[in-house]
Amino acid sequence: MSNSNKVKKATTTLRLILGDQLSHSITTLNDCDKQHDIVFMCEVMEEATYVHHHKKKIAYLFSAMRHFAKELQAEGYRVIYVTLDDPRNEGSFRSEIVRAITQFQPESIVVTYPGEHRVLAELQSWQEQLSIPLTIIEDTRFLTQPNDFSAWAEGRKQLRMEYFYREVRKRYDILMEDKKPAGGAWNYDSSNRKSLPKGIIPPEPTRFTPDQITEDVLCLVEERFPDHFGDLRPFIYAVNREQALQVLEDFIAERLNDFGDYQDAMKQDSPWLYHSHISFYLNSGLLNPLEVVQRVEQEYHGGSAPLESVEGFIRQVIGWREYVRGLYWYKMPGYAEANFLEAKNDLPSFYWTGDTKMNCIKQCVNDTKANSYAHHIQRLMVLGNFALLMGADPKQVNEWYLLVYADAYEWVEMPNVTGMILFADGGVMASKPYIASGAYINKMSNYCQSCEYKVKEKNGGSACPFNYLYWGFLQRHKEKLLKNPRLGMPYRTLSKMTDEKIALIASDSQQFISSLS
Ligand code: FAD
Ligand code: DLZ
Ligand code: SF4
Repeated sequence: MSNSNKVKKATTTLRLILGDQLSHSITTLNDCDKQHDIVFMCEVMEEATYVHHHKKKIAYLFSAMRHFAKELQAEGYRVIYVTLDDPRNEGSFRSEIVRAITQFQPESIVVTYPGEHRVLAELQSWQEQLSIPLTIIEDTRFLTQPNDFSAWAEGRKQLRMEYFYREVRKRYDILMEDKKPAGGAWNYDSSNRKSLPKGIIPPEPTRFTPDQITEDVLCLVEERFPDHFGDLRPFIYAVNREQALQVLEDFIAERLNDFGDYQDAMKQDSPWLYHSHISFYLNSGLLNPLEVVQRVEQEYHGGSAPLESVEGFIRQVIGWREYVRGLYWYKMPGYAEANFLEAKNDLPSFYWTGDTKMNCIKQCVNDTKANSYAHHIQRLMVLGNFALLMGADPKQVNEWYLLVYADAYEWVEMPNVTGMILFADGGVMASKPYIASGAYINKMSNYCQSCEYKVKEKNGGSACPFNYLYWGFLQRHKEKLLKNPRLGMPYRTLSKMTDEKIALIASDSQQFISSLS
């Protein structure tokens, strides 16, 4: 037989899909030969334990992964899915890939860029060590790519989210009218800072009853991760795209109108308020950010939602979310080491137990424990504010945030912690540290009403610790922060305090911080 008549042997590509890449549009599936290629997914101990993720986070992700694999199978893909309890599972991405290469003899591997530098470094090491080529391709689910951010950032003194956000809005023509921002302003935040009036009862979150796949996963997590943080049940989250879209539609129908007004509000025993609760689904791939913002924008154009709410929400998704990802890849790996304020205190044990007299912290930790979720202001102005004021070590704080929230992957968690709450990057992300005394928490929540500490008292054993810690922080970091133009007012107030008052603040702060360890 002549060479030209030989039938060309079909090649097999192994298409690796990671747990936060559960999108049908994931680039890994581009040009997939459904007959010969293998879509490969694996549940591995290494990913579940490199930090000890919240039980609900593991359950959510494993269930969403299993549902996604089933959907792909139904669409005709050849899916190989390794469960955590498969006796052959050796527990890491690397071991499972090596096993799959031996078993299926693929000619190449394709994977989309991961969300963590740690995993990227691992994949890059395979490129040198594996016997077959591995290609890492762009993650097109975001509206911007890391090199868009570096091009924007290059040569700028300050990397303010607001300007990046405007570029994204223009590029995607979102909330634009005749090349100008809808309504004449880019940002309506000043009208978006209300506390929740008494008597208003926020809508309930969308709840789903676990199906058999989720029940199996819940039993697995109960058995294999009993000592991980958090409550496993009740489990109410969406685990597939159809359900995630339902969460989005419920948000639009029931909460979008009030999102702007109450996005900074907090309420005891009310963790969900008027937020969208879609971060789990956006970050694992069940929802796509562009589809979400276009759907929400429709509500403004249709006259059914106010511009303040729509713009406020869209800014979170195409502004903050894209910006933090760009910043993460721009600054890594050095960003993980940032500690501008040289903070080195241990994170107090009540971040795990909720066992503290400070009611605001107790509420936010308990919400986090129950739901693997807390809304932005709880994360920023209670838990984050306290970690900053007491000088908690950035590594410990990053680890805590990364493991407790079901939406946490390092690309989004780290800039929010290192940059936004801890000012550990020295002001790359935030123009000033986000610090506040008890007065802010009292204004934005009803936590202080049930607290053993007195929010109006400034010093002494029954005073709200946020009050003296706030001034103690400014005093301690005077050398590094005095010249910050946005801290001019508090530093002027501090300069008018008597030496006795400053000494009292310092001793209250020191005593309280020592009592935490
Ligand atoms: P909504 O309030 O309804 O906002 C809509 C969407 O906007 C969110 O789903 C999210 O995708 C996006 N968004 C809002 N704020 C931010 C932000 N600062 N950075 C990135 N995206 C944002 N968000 C995560 O997705 N993962 C994290 O690990 C994470 N860690 C955080 C840590 C700290 C210290 C702080 C202050 C914030 C963190 N955030 C994180 C941002 C924000 O708190 C969550 O996105 C939000 O609470 C998720 O709830 P939601 O979907 O109801 O959000
Ligand atoms: C978070 C997580 C967990 C708990 N388990 C797995 C897993 O078993 N398999 C998997 O593919 N991905 C998991 N993930 C998500 C990964 O940690 C995530 O894909 C990487 O951190 C890259 O962002
Ligand atoms: Fe928190 Fe202080 Fe209010 Fe207590 S008084 S809830 S510690 S802000």
